[in-house]
Amino acid sequence: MKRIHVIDSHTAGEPTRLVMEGFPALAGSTLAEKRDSLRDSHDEWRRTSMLEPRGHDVLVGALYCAPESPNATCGVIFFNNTGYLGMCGHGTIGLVASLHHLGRMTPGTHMIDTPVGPVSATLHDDGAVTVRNVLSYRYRQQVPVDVPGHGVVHGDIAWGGNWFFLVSEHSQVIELGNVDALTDFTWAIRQALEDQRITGDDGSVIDHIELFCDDAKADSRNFVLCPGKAYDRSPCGTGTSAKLACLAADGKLAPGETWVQASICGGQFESSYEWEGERIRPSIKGRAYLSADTTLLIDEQDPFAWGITA
Ligand code: PYC
Repeated sequence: MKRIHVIDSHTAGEPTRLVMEGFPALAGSTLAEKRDSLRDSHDEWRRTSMLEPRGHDVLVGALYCAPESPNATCGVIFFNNTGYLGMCGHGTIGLVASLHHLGRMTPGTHMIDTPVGPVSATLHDDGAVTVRNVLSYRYRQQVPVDVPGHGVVHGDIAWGGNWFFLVSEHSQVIELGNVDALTDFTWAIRQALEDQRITGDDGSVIDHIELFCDDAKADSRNFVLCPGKAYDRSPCGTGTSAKLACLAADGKLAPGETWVQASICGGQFESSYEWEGERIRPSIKGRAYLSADTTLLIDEQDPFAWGITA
């Protein structure tokens, strides 16, 4: 029997499964090299902990790693039902809450290494967490994409630790009762972007699609389609960072000003940014709650030991 010690939490409804022990040792010294080692040589460990019957499509995994830089408290590699994420805002908030639960993190500010660079996280006395994310920026503004069945849709392409296509002009209703239509629409955008070879500035696939509308209790409400076709229950930390980059580029939000981003489920992140050269440094504040401290068991006799795959 193989065993994986995990701590489950959710941040504004979006789940994070922190893997503390049980995965194999990874090759490499940087978090990016370790992420590649996990992906290329040990991906079954992602699948067993993320996919049914032990996981589900909405779950985001966070592998606790040794730090890469001397001043960091730890490192982390994020993944989900379909592959690997660069950064994850809600997941970092979950990581900090979980490490606090384990007695491995005290209130204060901690550097955390990720495959796309270091971030910092401040655990406040009341349990809230502020993440200072990787530098974020808008790459292209109002890019047209021809979406079969929907016509031409315009969106900004921005980096917030993952690549996002951000659409404000659309005729969708961003409400929980409309999730199927929102998923169909955003998945069609994502496929059209790939078909028309519209990418991030490094040629990467744009694998997060974000829609916005007004919200009575926040500055905006979003719907974020994640790479594995699940939607983010939280306002999405990297998606909020991408949004801040667009607001900053448009001169619609001043540095230090607060932007409250709500999700389709009603959870909120409080955010702001500072300029660092041509890019912005986003801060995202939210809170995670623990839901399990448990051990996954993998029985080699189990035909679904390594997850149900297509
Ligand atoms: O909070 O950055 C985030 C995130 C990415 C995917 C799901 N959540």
